[in-house]
Amino acid sequence: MTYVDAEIASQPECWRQAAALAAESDSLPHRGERVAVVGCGTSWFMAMAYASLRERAGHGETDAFQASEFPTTRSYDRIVAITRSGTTTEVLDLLGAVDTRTVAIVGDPAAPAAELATHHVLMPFADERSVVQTRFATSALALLRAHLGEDLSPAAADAEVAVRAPLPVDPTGVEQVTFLGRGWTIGLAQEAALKCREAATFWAEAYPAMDYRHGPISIAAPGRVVWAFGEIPDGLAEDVTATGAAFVHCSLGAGGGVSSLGRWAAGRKPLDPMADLILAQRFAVAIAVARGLDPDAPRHLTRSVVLT
Ligand code: F1P
Repeated sequence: MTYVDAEIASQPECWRQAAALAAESDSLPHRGERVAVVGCGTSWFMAMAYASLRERAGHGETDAFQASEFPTTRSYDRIVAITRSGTTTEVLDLLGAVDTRTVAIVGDPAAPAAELATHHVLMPFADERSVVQTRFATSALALLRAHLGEDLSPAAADAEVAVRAPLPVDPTGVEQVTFLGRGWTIGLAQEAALKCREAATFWAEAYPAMDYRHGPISIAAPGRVVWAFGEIPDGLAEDVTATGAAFVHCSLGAGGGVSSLGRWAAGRKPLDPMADLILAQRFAVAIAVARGLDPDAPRHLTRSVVLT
């Protein structure tokens, strides 16, 4: 078993711990504040998801930026930095450069990000051995969802299913995958595609679902997959199916497992999109294994990008 397998499997419990931590944290954004959320790679995609959720929940304007692209011309009440390692150069540079109140959500409590930020939330229980991030990212988002007032118990229950359920697609028979999302699940779709690229050097793309028909659908073909998170636009399943590509949209099946029907059939219970991301993480690892790669040690990657 690889580290990433064990880390993926531990997500339900990590999300519960993260949700409990949210209740004790006063350093996360307060209602009404103008907030920027920053990160790099996976952490940036979690920032995108949280920004969309927070603004939609009516907690205040929330923007997400790749840490190196933070617009210093804008003013925010608080900057949230998500970083598993706490050593990523662009994140540290930003934390050191701004006067704003900052909160770093960090996996490694001894890392410099926790010291540089004015506040921190430490999540060592979700830190990871694998270079490829899985549970820290989703646990950081679980923390932030819980802090917005969401009950994470149903998501954790869905995660229990997702860590065990058969994969919705046979990883050995697929040439390419495009992940789609809407609102907060756009960040999850980006993260799912990044997992495939990182863990398995597998060709994967991601788009907002409504934008997919504005060009990217040209990639769809037999032997390729379009995997949508969350709600899907009307007619999209039919448009994808007409290309010959497989359309995947997971829901909870009648027997308590996952159903990967091309659309949510009447009466089927939606799967929490973070649990759907677990299926995509497992899919990426399965492709890596099928290709004879070590998903814990992806090529050209290190645990964090530290620039000299
Ligand atoms: C961010 C990150 C990872 C990526 C790679 C390099 O790390 O970009 O998302 O998978 O390992 O680092 P961090 O700032 O969250 O530690």
